[in-house]
Amino acid sequence: MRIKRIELRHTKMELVSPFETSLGVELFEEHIIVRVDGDGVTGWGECVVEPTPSYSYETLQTAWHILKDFLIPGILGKEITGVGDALALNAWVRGHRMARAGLEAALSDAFARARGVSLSAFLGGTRVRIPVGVSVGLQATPAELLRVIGGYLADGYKRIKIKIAPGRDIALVQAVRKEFPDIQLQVDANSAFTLNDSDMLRSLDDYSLQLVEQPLGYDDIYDHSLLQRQMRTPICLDESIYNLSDTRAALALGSCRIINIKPGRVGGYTESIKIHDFCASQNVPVWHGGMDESGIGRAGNVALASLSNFMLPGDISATKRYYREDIVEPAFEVDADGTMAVPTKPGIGVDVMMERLERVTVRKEEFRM
Ligand code: OSB
Ligand code: MG
Repeated sequence: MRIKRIELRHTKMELVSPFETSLGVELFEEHIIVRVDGDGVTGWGECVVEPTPSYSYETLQTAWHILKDFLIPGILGKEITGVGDALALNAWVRGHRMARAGLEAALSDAFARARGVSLSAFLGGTRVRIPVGVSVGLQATPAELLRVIGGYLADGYKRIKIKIAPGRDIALVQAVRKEFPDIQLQVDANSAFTLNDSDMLRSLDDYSLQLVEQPLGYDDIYDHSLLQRQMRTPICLDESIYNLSDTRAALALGSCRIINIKPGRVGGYTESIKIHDFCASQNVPVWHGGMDESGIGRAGNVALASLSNFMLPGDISATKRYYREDIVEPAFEVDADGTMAVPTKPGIGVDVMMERLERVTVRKEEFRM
């Protein structure tokens, strides 16, 4: 396939409710939507960068620059036989994994469509439904948190993740456990603590949590190994896992017992599958994280999470948990049994609504061969 045209769009979509984590509060999601056009086929991908370098060092501006000046020129007009060719052409670019992942996602959609297979099948997925959970932001009061969680449980979610932050930690977990003694519950600190908080973190062991996500430094592997030795609850790493090599180091050191895979964070589907397969070989479960994607990114997440070792429910929630109106149809929905259907049509398996995409686009640039 010859890639004839690539388009980048900076999109801005309003969340149905503010999303607060230890990193701050978000009212909107701003990402980059990547469109590639090859021989009679179009592919869509979402680059999950944010405007600020808070979760990741990458930003909208750095990803735009890396895509425009290096990754897109690397493949535009070239004859490529598969996603692997595109990755090889750009393999010299170091880092900037979210930028890479957005382009790989669009190319994967294009090649899957060209072959007439779903993205799930294209990536090696085997399941037709996946278990999903919901990531609940920090709320104004514990009572409000309980009310919000109750609503999600009524929607069908079987696993709840709550965000914690210094001073808004153990008391929240206590309150949630008291009200909902039996739910699958996990917490995510987004790197807000240090080993000085070991006492509080150890006390999480009393609440039968499925896991504690990224309690310590965003780029740390070693301190997590010290903490995991002191805790029974499995630690799950998110921010500090960028690739297979980090995964191997973290598992060898005992820094975590579970890995959160986000294709954006690790540089795309190919690296995600390497991590997935390695963890499977070590009997380590993985689960699919989320970056509050639009339906384009969400469709890709659902496809990847259909691989067999995504054992725990993903942060892949129904469209209505994020956006009043998405840029794809049909909307993603969660069933009463806490699962979501994997699209079966070719490629990402959902249709991009061009008029809605146009409305949420704040900047657009196109590149032609
Ligand atoms: O740490 O998992 C995280 C969203 C943006 C950045 C980081 C994280 C998150 C979430 C939301 O927790 C997951 C989702 O539902 O998409
Ligand atoms: Mg996380």
